Amino acid sequence: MDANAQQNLQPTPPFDEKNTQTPKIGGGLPVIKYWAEHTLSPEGPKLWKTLLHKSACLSCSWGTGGQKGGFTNEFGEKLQRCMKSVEAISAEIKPAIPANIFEQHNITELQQLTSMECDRLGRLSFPMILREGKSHYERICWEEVYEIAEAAFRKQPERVASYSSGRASNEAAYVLQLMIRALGSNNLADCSDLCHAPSTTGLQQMLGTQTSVVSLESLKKADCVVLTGSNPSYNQPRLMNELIQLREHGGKVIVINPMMEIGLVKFGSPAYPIKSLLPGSDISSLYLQPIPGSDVALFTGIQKSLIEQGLVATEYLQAHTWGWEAVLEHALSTAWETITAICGVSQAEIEAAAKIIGTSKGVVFAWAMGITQHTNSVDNVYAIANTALITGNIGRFGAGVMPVRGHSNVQGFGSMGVTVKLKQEIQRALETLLGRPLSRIQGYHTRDLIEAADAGKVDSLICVGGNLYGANPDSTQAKRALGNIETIIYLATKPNLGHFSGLAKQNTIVIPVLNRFEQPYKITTESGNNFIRLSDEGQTHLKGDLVPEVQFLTELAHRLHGESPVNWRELQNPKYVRQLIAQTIPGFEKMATIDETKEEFTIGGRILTEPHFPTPTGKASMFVTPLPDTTLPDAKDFGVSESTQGVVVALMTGRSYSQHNTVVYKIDDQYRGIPHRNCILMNRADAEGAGLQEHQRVTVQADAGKLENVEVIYGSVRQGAALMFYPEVNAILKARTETRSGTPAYKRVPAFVYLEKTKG
Ligand SMILES: Nc1nc2c(c(=O)[nH]1)N[C@H]1C(S)=C(S)[C@@H](COP(=O)(O)OP(=O)(O)OC[C@H]3O[C@@H](n4cnc5c(=O)[nH]c(N)nc54)[C@H](O)[C@@H]3O)O[C@H]1N2
Ligand SMILES: Nc1nc2c(c(=O)[nH]1)N[C@H]1C(S)=C(S)[C@@H](COP(=O)(O)OP(=O)(O)OC[C@H]3O[C@@H](n4cnc5c(=O)[nH]c(N)nc54)[C@H](O)[C@@H]3O)O[C@H]1N2
Ligand code: SF4
Ligand SMILES: [Mo]
Repeated sequence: MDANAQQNLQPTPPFDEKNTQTPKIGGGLPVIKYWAEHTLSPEGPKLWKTLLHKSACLSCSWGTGGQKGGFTNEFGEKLQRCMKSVEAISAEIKPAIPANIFEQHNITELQQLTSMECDRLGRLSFPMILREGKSHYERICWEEVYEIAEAAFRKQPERVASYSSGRASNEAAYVLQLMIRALGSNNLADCSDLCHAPSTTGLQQMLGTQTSVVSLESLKKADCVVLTGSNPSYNQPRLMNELIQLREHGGKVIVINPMMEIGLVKFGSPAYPIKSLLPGSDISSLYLQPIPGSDVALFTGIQKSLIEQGLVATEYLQAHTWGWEAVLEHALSTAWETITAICGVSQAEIEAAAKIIGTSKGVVFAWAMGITQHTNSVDNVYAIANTALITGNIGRFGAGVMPVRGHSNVQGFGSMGVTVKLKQEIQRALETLLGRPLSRIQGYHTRDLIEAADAGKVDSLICVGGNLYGANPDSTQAKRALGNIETIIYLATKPNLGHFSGLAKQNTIVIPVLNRFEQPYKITTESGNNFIRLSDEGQTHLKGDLVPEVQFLTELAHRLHGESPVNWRELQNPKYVRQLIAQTIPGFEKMATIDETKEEFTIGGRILTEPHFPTPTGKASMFVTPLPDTTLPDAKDFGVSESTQGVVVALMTGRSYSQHNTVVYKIDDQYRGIPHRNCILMNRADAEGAGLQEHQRVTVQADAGKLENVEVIYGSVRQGAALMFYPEVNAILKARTETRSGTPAYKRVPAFVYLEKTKG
């Protein structure tokens, strides 16, 4: 057994033993404390009103709420609303930002604000503009907004673009893409390019579908879940309820994650106040801690062991798949020493995982950013889906592949055609609607958009939500690239780093929009489980000058396109957009009548309960996955003097407990024992091996720069790996992008952690 594998024996303590400060279970009492603090505070009544409003939860893609009521899931189960949902609502019901803030503070001052300070300014409530050469954002009237926007989007089609983030509705997404495509542009960058694009790409090639093939109902029938590179105890807390129930019914949960997340070991769920909340429920049956970026090797090992243990579903492979022989051959011919050396997990542990997978009745393979944010992320997806197919686990009720999506409506944006890889059937339907062919020029995904802007090839950009500046790697490049664009229009509910640092060359306009529960019309969203929710009309507490996204987009489209090919102004009522969606997007036929029936539904054709795949041959394709190289550069490659005391690590960048993507709600991360944002979570042995100590201040150097005065915190991350938080860390890492999906490798950033020599 190699050295990497040896230090990873089961059971590993779920926390640093010497650290007595951090909670010993995920969830638990702090969640109740948070609920109590917020729902009993002065904002309590407004919070409750929103929680009980019939609208889909704002926060994550697991999805809850809608017509069944705020606390009920699609299965009819109650108490299915988590604290993250309260966190998101609480941010949205804040008062408006006082108008004089922007008169009193110039842009240089606003650029000094942290993410949390930006968000805490309050809600945006009037349109404003920062003009070229001016130092302050100023209020602007709607007529001038539309004049500038119209002129900006009358440029050459290849030089205009949009970026979006999955919080807005399906209807806004549909109108956005129709407007941009009607201009002759395919530049529809989206946050999913930074997120699950590898899942979409990989699953399309293998299975002919792009999303989870598992419904909530189907998940409930599984007796094993393999959770790889996903931390639902932070990011989709309600998924934890499913894992708790599965364990109680005798099922198994295999967690694969370089970081031992306390909530994936034991989680106290408020949905089960007596049996779970205080004692915590067991989550992982087996916890494997691979080297970041090595999951292909680990899954190849699992496949090898399945073959060796005689647990391959050969008849299924023969009947329903292509390419299986080469995949099995690749696994068989790869030596165990190679596998364990690359992934740092022992053969015995891999064999234990294979045995559980191969002997379970129905396995659901779930994953998130730990799989998709790598230079070989599509291979990661292939490797997982190959393993699922080898064991006959796709195309059956109670089994399948389930990417755990991000934003609450990110999947809906893709379904509505906000993508640079438009499905052919949607393309044809849109061409019929527009009465002419769509442009055949390949559109910019998010990374291409930044590169194109950096090269001066973009004139105008509209951002429907999100924080393009903060979400991208290499903040210096992102700022420079956006600064080359003449006009940027941001549609947003709250100010963020991007509105102050992602400035256009001539005009930066910020449009205040209503959020999901404030819309004057009904709107729909799609969860990661392919469930369409209908949100009722609502009201805003704000007195200002806010617009629904659909209204702004249809008005702009009207000015650009007149009445062609549709009456855009009529579409201001999303009810009419739903007719177009039903007409042009396969699987969405029920949208045509949802206003009358109020029937929320699972999208047709998405859940695979038979091993018949939506591919031309009806079979799934399997692909051989090359093994990744997980060696790290030497200290000297970082351009630091050779005598410098330090250690090279594979830095994973991601979310703290209290943030939503680039928006930070609280500076600490209590479950990981991290007191503030400028910390690096390290393995004790790595730090001490390099002569460092906990709480010492170090410099972290990656390929785009360094962060100084970073506090070392010890935690249960495997040796050789470390963890830091985005968006701050994006200042120091460059875009190493996966070529097939365009997604940046945020989860394996080679970094040097060292003590800066004292000057003098
Ligand atoms: N509260 C809250 N909810 C959210 C979000 C939020 O910011 N806050 N964001 C939303 C969005 S857009 C998304 S995409 C999701 C993100 O949800 P997640 O994907 O769960 O979030 P991350 O923190 O990016 O990373 C998940 C895990 O990947 C592990 N990991 C890192 N590298 C590797 C690796 O190489 N291999 C393996 N196996 N694991 C690895 C990390 O240790 C971490 O536990 O959550 C959504 N929901
Ligand atoms: N280093 C590193 N970088 C990463 C990641 C990582 O793990 N590590 N993760 C990546 C991932 S998975 C993602 S998805 C991206 C996230 O990238 P984005 O989606 O671009 O960023 P968010 O921070 O989610 O955007 C938050 C902003 O959206 C706006 N907003 C909120 N609600 C609404 C609404 O209803 N309508 C409108 N119009 N605006 C609204 C608010 O202004 C808020 O400030 O970041 C990526 N970047
Ligand atoms: S799990 Fe996600 S969708 Fe469900 S209540 Fe929590 S944040 Fe909302
Ligand atoms: Mo995401």
